Amino acid sequence: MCGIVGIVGTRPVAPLIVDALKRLEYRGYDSAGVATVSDAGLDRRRAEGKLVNLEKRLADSPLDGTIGIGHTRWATHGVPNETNAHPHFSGDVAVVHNGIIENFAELRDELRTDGYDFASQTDTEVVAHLVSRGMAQGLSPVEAAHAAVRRLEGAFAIAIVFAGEADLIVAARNGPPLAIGHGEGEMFLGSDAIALAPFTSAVTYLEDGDWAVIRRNAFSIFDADGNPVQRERRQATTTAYVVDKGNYRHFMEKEIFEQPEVVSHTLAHYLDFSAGRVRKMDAPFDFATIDRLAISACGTAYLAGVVGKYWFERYARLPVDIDIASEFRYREMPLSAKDAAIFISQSGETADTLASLRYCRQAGMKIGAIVNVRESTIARESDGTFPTLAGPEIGVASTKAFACQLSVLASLAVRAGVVRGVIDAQEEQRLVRQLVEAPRYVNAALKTIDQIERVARELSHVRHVLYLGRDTSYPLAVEGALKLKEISYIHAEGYAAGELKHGPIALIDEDMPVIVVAPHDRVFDKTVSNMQEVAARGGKIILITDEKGAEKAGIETLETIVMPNAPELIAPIVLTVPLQLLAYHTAVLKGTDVDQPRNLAKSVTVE
Ligand code: HGA
Repeated sequence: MCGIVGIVGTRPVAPLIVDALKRLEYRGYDSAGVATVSDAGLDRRRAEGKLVNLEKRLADSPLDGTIGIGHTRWATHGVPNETNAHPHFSGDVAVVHNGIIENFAELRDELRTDGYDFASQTDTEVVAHLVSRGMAQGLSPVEAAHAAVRRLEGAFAIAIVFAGEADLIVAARNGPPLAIGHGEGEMFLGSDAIALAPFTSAVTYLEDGDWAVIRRNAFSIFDADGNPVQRERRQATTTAYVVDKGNYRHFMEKEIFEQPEVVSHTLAHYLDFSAGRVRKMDAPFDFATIDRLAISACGTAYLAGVVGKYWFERYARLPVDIDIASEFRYREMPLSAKDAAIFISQSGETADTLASLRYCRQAGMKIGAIVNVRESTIARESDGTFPTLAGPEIGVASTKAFACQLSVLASLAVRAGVVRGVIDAQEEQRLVRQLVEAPRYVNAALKTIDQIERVARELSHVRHVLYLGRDTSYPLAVEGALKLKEISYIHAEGYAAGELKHGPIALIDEDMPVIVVAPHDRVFDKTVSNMQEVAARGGKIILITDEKGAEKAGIETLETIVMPNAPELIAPIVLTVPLQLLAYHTAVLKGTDVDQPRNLAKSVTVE
């Protein structure tokens, strides 16, 4: 999603802003721009496409000024071109914005009637004109900005600078995050702490409805009514991580290979390895007393939630409703204050998930969050957080965060089983011992790389792929298909293997590779029958299984990718690896932009 950067500094800021924007590149974007304030007034450079295009513009025609704002745009309103790129100008005002102004059409009509011309197709431009009109009516820049923000409906993070004001940025937040970074005689603003990492690790997050007046040596934060408010100064944890590809070609590759380590860090947070117990946690609710659990998330995190549903129901006999967050609020599910909800989001900022969280809160439910960014909005608005310790995930297609979400969900399911009296101490020890082994198995799964590259060569020539799985391998099949779609742009669908005969079997012919995820588990024989149905129709099967499954399958496959025999509980964490590697290598062979696939964004802060 869009990234925002602002600096009130003491040195020329344009190159610093571009550097900070580079750290937000991982969120996905399609154009970028910078505006600065200098003695000559406001000026900007914008470019379609990657930041390197903006850098070329700036090299040809540098910007002066020790104060400025910058933006990476992921278009919601208007095509991704230079004209629609932010910052948007009106008179003495320059604005960058993340989010959607839902009442923009009404505001645009009003502003047009007042004689304001619109240069872009964006919703953002109304903000620039509103502020500019306020100033033309005699308001000070700060008053005009505040008055404008009060007119806006929807989700937004905004930064504004003004010609003739070399020591002032006004920022506002209602939805997407904004952090103020504290410097020495300098002040920073960014969409997240990663953007500000080279400048400072001391940050203050604006809360929803807040707006701020930021100057070199001080800042003030106000609530929506204009009352001054204090917000906590925090030490951002993300700064400690070097956001760097190391020896890998892409962040995604690096993140796939980090999984043994981050899964182990995450599990260590929840498990007492030596006692063979799940740690007593400071849970936001008591698994023993709830009758139902609602889980909601989007994309890959949603699929982690589906695996979680199988686990909570199997190991804790706890019924789970699982919903895609963008649907959850609209299906009018009866909610009870006696029940609890868990929301899963890597960034902790996913707008649909956050909206579902607030919906459950209104129903009086207790809320837990599985997030990777502990300072995020979803973390802060929950009654308790279950962190994933994946470190910053930069590749847009989620990999290590998914493996860590699964690790958390498995640990919680075992804990829930213990406190609900479903799992006795011996069974707890057995399951914890299995979980402890997960990093070792994930490491072994990474060794299948040569075989996977061979399969990827096949896939790189096809247009459609079907993924099948049963039980916990069903959500994995959907996740495998999602990963392939996201980064290689090959059409792929994930189905429950048993559903094949109810429709998708019509698609099977010799041009349709069918990837079957089937470890030797309780449903293996049933999945083998489904593979027979595919084979009988000439479909090419790529089987992802374990050693036992490879021995027992007895079916001709195009390729059988053999994983170690992992225990049932951790098999989904292990089997995720070949699916990620397959998507990754197919995308590399196709030459796509693996870390920033077209049209996609990380940290999806619009609904
Ligand atoms: N609506 C604005 C900003 C889009 C955005 O925030 N994306 O994350 C636009 O389309 O320019």
